[in-house]
Amino acid sequence: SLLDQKHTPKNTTGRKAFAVLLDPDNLDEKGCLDLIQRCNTHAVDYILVGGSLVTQTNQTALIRLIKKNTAIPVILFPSSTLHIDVQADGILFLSLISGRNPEFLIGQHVIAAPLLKASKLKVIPTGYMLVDSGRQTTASYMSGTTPLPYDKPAIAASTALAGELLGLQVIYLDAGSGAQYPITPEMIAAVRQSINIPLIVGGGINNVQKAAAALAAGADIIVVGNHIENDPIFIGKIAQLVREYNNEIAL
Ligand code: 1GP
Repeated sequence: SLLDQKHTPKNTTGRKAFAVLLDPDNLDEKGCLDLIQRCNTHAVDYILVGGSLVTQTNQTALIRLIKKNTAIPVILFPSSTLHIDVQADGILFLSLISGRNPEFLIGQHVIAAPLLKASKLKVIPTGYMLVDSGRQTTASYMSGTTPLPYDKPAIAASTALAGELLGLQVIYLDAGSGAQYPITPEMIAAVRQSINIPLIVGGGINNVQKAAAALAAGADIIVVGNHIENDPIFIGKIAQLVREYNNEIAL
């Protein structure tokens, strides 16, 4: 589990997981409640909360609503220290290792560290890698970083390996929300082979085929955000895909 401290190499060949990303900017209470209920029905593994640019002031209320209506772990996916919320269960403590902007490699972390230590949040040290997806994403613009070229799996593999060797416990390969193209299976496979820690993959997964390709290439956890906002039924479809995948592994 992401909330379990013992990330061993074994985790990576084990069970696949499905995380739903809820972006406070794109959700009202009613829409959020509907999505939470679907997450419950389909036993989604994690609910991530965050976005690259939060313009609304509803994140606190939204997390309160989520926590009230589900037992699924709620994990913050913050774009800055402003989005730390102690109501959540955990936080992806993201170091943007695809970029060369010290603010997102270590700067925000120094500001956040005392707050995190004083909180009960489970801190998950995460190597966050933005990958070019055909058009500039909010995440790449807001972070002032150049994303990894989508067709350079070797750079991605070395970057992820450096992250692991630095002690990061999870790698998150992200094409960015609403990405035109998801991360290629070639890149996912190259990263998977280079590391022993769990691999999260997200960005632009808007059909079952893309999700299946990411899982087959070696993603341990797939994240879907954008598409479920327009098509909530998609939660059930991806949950079923992940379940089938896990049943096969168990056989
Ligand atoms: C974005 O990986 C997440 O940071 C999810 O992307 O919104 O495109 O599903 P989507």
